[in-house]
Formats: sequence, structure tokens, C-alpha cells
Amino acid sequence: MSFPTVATRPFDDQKPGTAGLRKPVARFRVPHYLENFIQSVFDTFPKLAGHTLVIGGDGRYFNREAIAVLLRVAAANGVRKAVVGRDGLLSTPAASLLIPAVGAAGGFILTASHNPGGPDGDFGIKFNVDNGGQASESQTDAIYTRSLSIERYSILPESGSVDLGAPGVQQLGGMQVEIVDPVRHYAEVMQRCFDFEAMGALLRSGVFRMRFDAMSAVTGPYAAEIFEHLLGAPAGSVLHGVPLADFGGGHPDPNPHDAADFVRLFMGEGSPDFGAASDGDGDRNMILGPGMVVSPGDSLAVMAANARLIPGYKEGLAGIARSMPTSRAADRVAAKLGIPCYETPTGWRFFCNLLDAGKVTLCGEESFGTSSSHAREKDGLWAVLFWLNLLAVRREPLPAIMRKHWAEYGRDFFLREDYDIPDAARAADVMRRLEAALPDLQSKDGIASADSFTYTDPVDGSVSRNQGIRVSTRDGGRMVFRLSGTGTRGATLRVYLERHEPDVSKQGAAAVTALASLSSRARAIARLEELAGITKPTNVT
Ligand code: VG1
Ligand code: CO
Repeated sequence: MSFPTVATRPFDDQKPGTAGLRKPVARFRVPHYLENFIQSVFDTFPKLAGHTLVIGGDGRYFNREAIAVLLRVAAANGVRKAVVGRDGLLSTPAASLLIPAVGAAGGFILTASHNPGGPDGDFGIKFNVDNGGQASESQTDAIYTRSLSIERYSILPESGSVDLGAPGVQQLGGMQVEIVDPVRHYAEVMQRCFDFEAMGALLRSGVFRMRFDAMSAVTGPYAAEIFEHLLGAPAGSVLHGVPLADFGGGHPDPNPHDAADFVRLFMGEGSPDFGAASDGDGDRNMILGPGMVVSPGDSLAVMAANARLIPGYKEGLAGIARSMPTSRAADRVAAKLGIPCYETPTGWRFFCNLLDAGKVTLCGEESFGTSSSHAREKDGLWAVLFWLNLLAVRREPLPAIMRKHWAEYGRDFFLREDYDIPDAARAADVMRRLEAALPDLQSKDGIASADSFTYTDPVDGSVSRNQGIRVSTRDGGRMVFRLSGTGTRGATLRVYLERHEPDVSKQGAAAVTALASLSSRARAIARLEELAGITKPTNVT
């Protein structure tokens, strides 16, 4: 069969970053831009023809228009069937779970995650393969290479259209389009992982109050169904539960800076017992209790230490993996359990080989992302349910669980400092000079080691270089420097700080206080004031 093709010219900026291609909406609106990228994926993965694809997004501005184009290009490339979330919605973890469940050869997830949405905001698209995980680095490199030489794409004429709000099967050219409930399959998987009876009893007990902030992004309908409907939490437990195209003007990143109002709810009298927030596409989670935000590394460590209490993990863990900038709290738990702990570059795709090979059960990232072998993406609501299940079994307040954990393993104070540097070339220069200074740094007083992180995948042997600069101090501190790969304007230097504190009497300090001297040391090492005129972080989370 032959399909209508359109002549085009390559764009030179379609290299996917940490998680897919992200650009301002205006860039995606340039004629042929979106079509070129999608066709580059089909050209790189010719086996998609004749198979099923999963499609959905975080509901941000331009989601529906992009899905309409994607469906027309998919149909013209011979895709047999597209399974699409109703109204074009699917959280990243829900899409990831649906891909293998429906036997799809892959899926497109339309999201720029935590980046702001709206006509002046960002849009994004990522391609996931048949196991539900993001395309690997070598695969995204191949897509990018293809995008640099593309001369035509296939697309059905404009007249073909699909009603995204109508559940059931429709036809687009030779392709079937099935519109599915975005929540149902996801909720079923969660019911297999966790003890819904115990969690429901806790939420309905009247003595336990939970608040979940969906940040006006995609998790609203998932949280309402799971917490309020299936588990019986009182109505109003879910805040900002309606997905909005511009996230209500907010920045849907669950961290103490972007979710400051929500965090304040927990910092005084009358705090809820448990809180959580999720990001734009539902793959991240921030966990809170009275008076505290659980750091990403601590969350992973506590999950690992308590995994056997949770039905889906009662057999124990094969291993743990954490991204390199994530604090080393999980390493201590792994050592005690006698299981391996792997250190990978930032970006969830680096966990997938380890998960597929059965080497790890839990994974965690430095930006409030956690998940397990149940999926090939990070999974925000899964992590919230893990904690809720834990609280329902241990019947102890969250702060008590944290204090006991620190008493046993020591506390790993952790912070991420973001430095926005409007001139991307200058930011690259800061990193280049830092790298050049490594040999000098290694011999400096108080420095235990300093290197640029290279990752060799233990499963397929692939090597990923320049994944961030690590500097460890002799007193148990660590600083990590890397450039953000998800921003669309200027550059952001991320500096991750951590320090292990075994002394229980000092574990109650605020992380900003405990890490203050490491913070100024990091600025000096990167010569931020001298090279970029920067004296303090843009924000700290
Ligand atoms: C950020 C986070 C990283 C995460 C990535 C994608 O990347 O720091 O941990 O994997 O976003 O997550 P970067 O390169 O800006 O630091 V998501 O929730 O945006 O899909
Ligand atoms: Co996300």
C-alpha cells in the first residue's frame, strides 16, 4: 500500500534530552517540525508498521493538536492500531504499563513533564519501546541522526479525524483507533502491588488525614479514583485534581520550591498526617509528613528497608539502583540487606536494562522519582501508595519512621541547588573548566576524590560519558555538578549536595544548615562568581 508523502527539510535541533524532545510550543508549531520528528521515529523503528502503538499525554496545551497529527502520521506509516487515552490523557507510568499490556510495539508520550505549559510554555514528545521504557540513548541518537537527513514524511490528509472523547474503536485510514479509560488499567496494576484493604481502613479511620496535590496536572483523575473512590478517603483529599492545559499557571514540579504552598500545610499545627504531590506527567512524587519533606534519597532508602512489609515486594529485593546524584542513603540499606546497589546516570532509561535483566527491584532518582520492576518508568502514585501502605502496616507517624531510619543508618542530608545561567555557552564553559580542574582538585586539602562520571551498562556494556562531575570530601560530603537536559531556554546548572551524619543528636538539623559550608565550597570549586557572576542559587529543593 502507498501512503501520501510530503516533502520536508531537516531541522537541526531535534536531539532528545534527559527524557524526550522538549521545546517551546512555538517551536513545535513550526510547519513540519512535529511531523519530521515523528517520521524520524518511524524510520528508525520500521517494525512499528503492522503493530499497535500506545498514545497519550499529560494534557498540556497543544496535546490534542499533536495527537491529531501523530495519529495521521501513524496511520500513513502502516500502524495497525493506536490505543489512545480518553481526551488524549495518559500519565507517563500509565502509558508505560499499557504498552506491554496491550502488546504494543511502542508508544508516544506527549509531555514536557515539569516544564511550564500554555501557549508560551513547553511541549514535549518521547518515544517508548515495547517493554514500556524510554528509547535507550543509542536509539534516541539514531532518531536524531535520522532527523538530520529527513526529506519526506507520510501523513493522511487533514480530513481524517478522531473523536478523542468517545470510548471504543474508530477507524482512521487503515488504522484502528481505540479510545480507552486512562485510569482503569493503571488502577488494576496498583491493586496487585499494594494492600488496598489496609490502606482503605487507615484512610477511613477518621484519625488519619492525607492530602495529595495533583498540581493541576495529569494525576488528578488517577488520584481521585484511587484515593477517594477505591480507598474511600474523604472527598477533598485530592487538591488541584483537574488537569489544566497550563497547570493553572504553575510549575508542576513536586519539590519544596515549586510546591511551596502545599509544603506549608505540613509545617505547623494541624498538619495532615501524610502528604504527597506529583508532577506534570505523573512520574514523580514528593512525600511529606508533619514538619518534614522526605528527601528523594531517603524515600528510596526507607522503601528498600521496609519492602518486605508491602505485598508486591514481600519476597524481598534483587537489588537497588539509584541515579548518580541521588544521595547514598539507599547504598547503606543495600549493604545491610546484602544486595547490590547500582549507580546510573540521570534519566530513567538507564534503569531499564537492569530491570529487564532482573538485577534490581527498586530504582530512585534525585528529583523525587521512584519506581520498581512493575514498570519501566518512574511512577509517582505507585510511590505514594508504597508509603501509604507502609504507614498502614507500621501504624507509626511518618516522622517517627524517618527518625528510626536515621538512627539505624545515619542521616544523609541532601539538597539540590539550581543555578539558572541565561547564556548556555557560558554554562557549558563553567562545566568545561570544572572538568579541566579535576586533576588539581584531586590533590586539594579535604578532597577525597573528584571525577567525571562515566557509566558502563552492566547488561549490554554500552558506555555513557560526561554524566556529571563528582567531588567527594574527606568528611563524608559529596558535591555533584551537571547541566539540566530538560530545559528549553538558557541553561541550568544543577548542584547536588549531601553529607552523612551518623550522630543522632545532630540529625534533626535543617538540610540547608547542615549543608551550608558544602554549598559555598561547591560555588567556589565551580568558580561561579568569577565565571558567571553568580553568588547564590536560583532555587534550592
Ligand atoms: C530532570 C530531573 C531528572 C529526570 C528528568 C526527567 O532532568 O533532574 O532527574 O530524570 O528531569 O524527569 P534534568 O536533566 O533537567 O536534570 V521528568 O519527570 O521531567 O520526565
Ligand atoms: Co515527569
